[in-house]
Amino acid sequence: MPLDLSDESRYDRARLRQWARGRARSAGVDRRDLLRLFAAGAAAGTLGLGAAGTAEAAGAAALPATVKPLPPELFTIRGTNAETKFAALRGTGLLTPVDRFFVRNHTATPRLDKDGWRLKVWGDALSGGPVEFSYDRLRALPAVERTLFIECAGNGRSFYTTQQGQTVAGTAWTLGAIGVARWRGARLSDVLRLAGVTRGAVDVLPRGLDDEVVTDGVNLGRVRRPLPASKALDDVILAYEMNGEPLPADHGGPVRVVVPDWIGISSIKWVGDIEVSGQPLYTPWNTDLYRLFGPDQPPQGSEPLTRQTLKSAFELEPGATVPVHRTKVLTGRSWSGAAPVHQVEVSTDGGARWRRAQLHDVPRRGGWVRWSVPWTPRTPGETALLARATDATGRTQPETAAHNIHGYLFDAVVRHPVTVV
Ligand SMILES: Nc1nc2c(c(=O)[nH]1)N[C@H]1C(S)=C(S)[C@@H](COP(=O)(O)O)O[C@H]1N2
Ligand SMILES: [Mo]
Repeated sequence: MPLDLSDESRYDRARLRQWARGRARSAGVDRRDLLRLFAAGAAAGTLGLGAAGTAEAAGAAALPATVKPLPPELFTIRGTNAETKFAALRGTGLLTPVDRFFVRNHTATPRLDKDGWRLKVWGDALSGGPVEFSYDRLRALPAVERTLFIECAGNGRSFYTTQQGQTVAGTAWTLGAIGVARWRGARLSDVLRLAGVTRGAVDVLPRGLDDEVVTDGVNLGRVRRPLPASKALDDVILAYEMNGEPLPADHGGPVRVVVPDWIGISSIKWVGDIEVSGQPLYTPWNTDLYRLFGPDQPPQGSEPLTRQTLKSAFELEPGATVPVHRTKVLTGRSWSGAAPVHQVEVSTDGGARWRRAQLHDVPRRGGWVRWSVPWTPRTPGETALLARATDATGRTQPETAAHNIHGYLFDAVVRHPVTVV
């Protein structure tokens, strides 16, 4: 009986079961290598692809290899990645300017020429052979434009340690591994249909043209993570413009995938080919990475992560000094992968009392809302500012986030330290 893979969670459970039974094909990585990584990780109390194998853990060897400059007033460098400083967003509009949009590179930004670029769509769930798209052919298709965030699954990871005292592996992001841009491109569904996608399609696997990722001596191949066909045929964009300009190299130019609401790894940059498969596909990025592992999770880990969670951030330096008896307008942003954020509350006394912030944007799916609240501090000393968002599903940011060893999906209210002087 064919599986009904139209529902995301049912699809993921089915895929996990097949993976466990060894029935699914591993796309490009020797399954024995992955199992070896699993085994090594289990022994070490973490997975083989944790901090030990990543560039940031290697320290000096990791330099961000980007094309755009990364000035210290706009970015914090973390290994091969650059985190946006939220304070640098104060006074900017709804869209994150490219000069301060975070960069998450597994290796380095490749320099690709749009005229030589091709997208090859291939696989056993197409009615015919591979179909190639040039940049011009893609641009000639009907265009869609949407304002959407891209946010790393590990955004906020460092707060598992600093607020919750827990050990997690991976880049120690604070809250700046997110940006919101206006993306323009072709619909992935149009491209798949032109390529002859059949009803038997189960997984769609876009792959980047950046270098292969080597970790702990294992070559994981190029960055790639399968999308369920149902999502790929729904609202995914093949973007060639960001904020009205040709897509910059660091953000995947000439063409990247943009997957609304889902964790950043789904949005493959520098896409070069897309496999359309009639059976579930497995890569490191949907097996031992980007799933939840930990004491509160099933032994084989959670389902592969899809939607982003709920977060809020102040547009203020951590540890900022604020003059006593003077009114300061606190500003920030809140977002959710589940539904528009329609309420934000702020506490200026460490969480004892809460006030509603004023929202400055109409809450919309896939984006964020800017907000503000005036504050006149009355007593000098150290305090913590807190912001908590509620989205249209009724979910409010909790006090504690559910621990997982990779530190994904941190959603708890963050305590932002300030000193009143
Ligand atoms: N080809 C490729 N795509 C990629 C990555 C990468 O390293 N290579 N990083 C992913 C991750 S983990 C994230 S969070 C986003 C970051 O997008 P940005 O660098 O444009 O902010 O891109 C995703 N797409
Ligand atoms: Mo990410």
